[in-house]
Amino acid sequence: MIRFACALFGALLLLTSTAYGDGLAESKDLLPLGSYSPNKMDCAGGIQTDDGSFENGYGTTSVFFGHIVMKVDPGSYPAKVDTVCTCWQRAGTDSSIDYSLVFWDSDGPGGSPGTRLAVSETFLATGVPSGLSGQFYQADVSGLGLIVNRPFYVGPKWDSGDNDNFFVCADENGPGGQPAYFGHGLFAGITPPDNVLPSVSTPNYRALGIRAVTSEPTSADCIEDLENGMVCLRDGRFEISGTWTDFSNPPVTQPLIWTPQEDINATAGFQNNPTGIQIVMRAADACSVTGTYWLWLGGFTDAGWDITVRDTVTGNQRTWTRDRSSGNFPTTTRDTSTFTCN
Ligand SMILES: [Ca+2]
Ligand SMILES: [Ca+2]
Repeated sequence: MIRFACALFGALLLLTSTAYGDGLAESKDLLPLGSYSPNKMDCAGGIQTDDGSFENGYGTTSVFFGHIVMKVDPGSYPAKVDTVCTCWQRAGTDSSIDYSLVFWDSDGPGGSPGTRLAVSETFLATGVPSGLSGQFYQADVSGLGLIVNRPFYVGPKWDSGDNDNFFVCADENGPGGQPAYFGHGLFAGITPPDNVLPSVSTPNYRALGIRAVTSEPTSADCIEDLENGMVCLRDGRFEISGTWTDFSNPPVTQPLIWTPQEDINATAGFQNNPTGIQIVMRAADACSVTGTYWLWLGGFTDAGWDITVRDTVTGNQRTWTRDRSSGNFPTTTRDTSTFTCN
């Protein structure tokens, strides 16, 4: 007998006129639907927590959004996330669902979802079968350039008002071992999902039908290490590494400490003021204007610096250096030619 824990998230009262959306997840949702391969590509051989059979499905009655994630542990690090497979079921007549995948760091309270790492483009799953067995849908997310140094959470965010009666496959008798969290309503996928599974309505949760394939990053990938001078911008396309040279005698050179502000710019501070804004880098998309990315560099310090920007796609790179004893204040510079779009 088909049994869905379909009231998992429950109905939700509408939040009042608070603006929602942070400009990141929502703008990506507006991109064209991504490539999709529903032909039984189920990430088998990747990281799998389920036992291969599903005894239930979890969904939401929210008229806004649903979001459900499971923790994924690649085992060795750093790990680049290449592919995510999601098992969908349905109970209604609508058989196609569009969704994005949201990735969270496991840096929330007690190892729960904390910092949002990335949001994929929107994928469309068609021909979702009715019933509990469900079907996996494979999504190529390698373009996100997501490289992790510890376990992360991933799962779909979907418009549950538009897509009624869809469920993520749930394994309720396998070995399990990884926690899952869900969120629902206007902020699902924007704020960390904070309702842990198993819950009162899902007491038999063992695993979700969410699998991932990861790989070892290559030397071409940008591997972020914010405290040691390395930051990745634009989904890992631009690697920015840098040092600063202080005022002591003899001078001491140390890595910059980066703070990404959004995916297109980052500020750098020094060891004595890590979150201060001494240097700003910005990678602006001017592909439709000049066929290049514009790399901006601004400085608010008398210290010296040595900053290299590398395009991990084209291999183009450029280094900016500043002599600490130049006697001139930094001038904001913009490179409009080095970093070609293709
Ligand atoms: Ca099972
Ligand atoms: Ca639909």
